[in-house]
Amino acid sequence: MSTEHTRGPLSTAVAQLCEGLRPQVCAATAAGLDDVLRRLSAPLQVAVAGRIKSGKSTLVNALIGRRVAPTDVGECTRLVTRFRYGTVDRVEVVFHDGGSRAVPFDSDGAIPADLGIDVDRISHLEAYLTNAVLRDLTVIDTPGLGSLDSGSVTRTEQVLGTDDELDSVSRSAVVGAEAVLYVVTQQVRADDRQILSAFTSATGSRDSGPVNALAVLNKVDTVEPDSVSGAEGDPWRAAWTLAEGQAEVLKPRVADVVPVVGLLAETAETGEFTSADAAALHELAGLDASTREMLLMSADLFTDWDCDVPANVRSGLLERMDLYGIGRALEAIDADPAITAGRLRRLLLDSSGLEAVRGRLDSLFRVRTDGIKAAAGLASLTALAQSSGDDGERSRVHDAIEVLLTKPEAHQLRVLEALTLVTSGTVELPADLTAEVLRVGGCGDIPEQLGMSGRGPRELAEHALDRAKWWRSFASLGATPAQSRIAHVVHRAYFLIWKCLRASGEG
Ligand SMILES: Nc1nc2c(ncn2[C@@H]2O[C@H](COP(=O)(O)OP(=O)(O)O)[C@@H](O)[C@H]2O)c(=O)[nH]1
Ligand SMILES: [Mg+2]
Repeated sequence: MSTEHTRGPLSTAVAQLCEGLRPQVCAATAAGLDDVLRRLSAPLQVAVAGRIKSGKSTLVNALIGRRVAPTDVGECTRLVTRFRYGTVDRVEVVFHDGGSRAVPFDSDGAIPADLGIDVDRISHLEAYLTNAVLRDLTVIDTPGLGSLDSGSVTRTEQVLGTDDELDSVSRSAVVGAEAVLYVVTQQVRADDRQILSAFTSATGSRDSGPVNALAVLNKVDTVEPDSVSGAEGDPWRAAWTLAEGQAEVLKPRVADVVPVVGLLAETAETGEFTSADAAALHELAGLDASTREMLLMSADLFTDWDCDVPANVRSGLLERMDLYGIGRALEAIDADPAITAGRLRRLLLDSSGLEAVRGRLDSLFRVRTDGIKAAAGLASLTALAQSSGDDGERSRVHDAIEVLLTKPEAHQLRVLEALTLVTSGTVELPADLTAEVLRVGGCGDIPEQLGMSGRGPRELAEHALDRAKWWRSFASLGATPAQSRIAHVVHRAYFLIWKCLRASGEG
């Protein structure tokens, strides 16, 4: 039933390592190795995390392209749900005792908000969907941190790996996030940063960093543009300014903060926007100017003010688009009274900022899936070795990892490891060197990696060679052993860049 995923070269190397170790370890460790192997051939697992009501489930629906995760209220919003690819749509409740039970979707094709099962017995939900997006991305919806009930917090911490007391059964069953999409709203609180620093992936104690964490600033439509200087009344300008400020707070724990209107994205992408909605919007657009103005003043006035469009139709629109989306649609109808429902839906999608989020997910996670999965696999192996009571076994696993990491093919893995060590503060470097490590290990093109966009190839090559030399001498002179390990990786990264530039110069 599970979809076998093609492993990239790094994941393959880690898988081979697991297979090689398997006959040499005890049964418990072998079971752990099998778990790592299974995960290496599964799609990348991304957890959507953040405070309760920040719009996580809404965004999950938008990304999957189906309104399947319950939003707002209901007990299922308090559970962890893993959405993965399957050939038949189905949902399973998984219990703490390992048992499971299929539950039907509700009449709208969503997971029912209430299951009629004692929530305390439930470990999590597994939803298998035929949606193509899930072929190479497994999405985990979490109840949220900062919620009032401690059960939700515990369940979320289990996915994020912040709960050290987690028993191994639920660790292997639920936990499995290799990357995180962190949802924040206008106010980033001090403990958001703490929560992020506590994020460790699945099985091991891998910190989040620019390699495997991205943040979105959700509910851009509710940002008060006047509260942000320089925004000139434009919510998107305000949002980008806020997002930049939040990036300062959250970096380097996340690669980026991207603004989005999750609600509009969900409505546009899940077929929730119907031709009846379009017709109602056309009708609203045709109202006299003063009524229109009154309606758009506030959500209450929009539904309660007396006008020809029925109140229940208006509240439906409000629920799916909020005032901002309605305002944008009315403007579009003013500009082109013949605009079709399809074009209005497209406009909502464009106004939601979802494409930018998808683009960042692609450029950060998708292109690096192999490295992220392999690094998570290695972290799991390290954790397995640490939990083994057998010293001999522990050193066999560690030695095997060391051998793998010294192979030239594993360079990219070491880069990812270095980025994580530096951003988590495990290895301290002066700020300018930290910034350099992040840049050269980042996923930009070569000029970006060198911090020299727009320069010619000769200048780039010279710079790469200079820095390669500098890092090599840093590695053997002033550095601590831990710094030296990073420095060797950075040296090699520059050396490979230089080789690449030279080859293209000759070619
Ligand atoms: N105005 C507005 N409301 C949103 C947006 N995203 C989500 N919401 C609403 O926020 C509420 C909580 O959303 P939900 O996805 O359940 O949050 P979760 O608890 O983080 O999963 C719901 O009523 C959503 O409709 C948005 O971008 N704009
Ligand atoms: Mg939710």
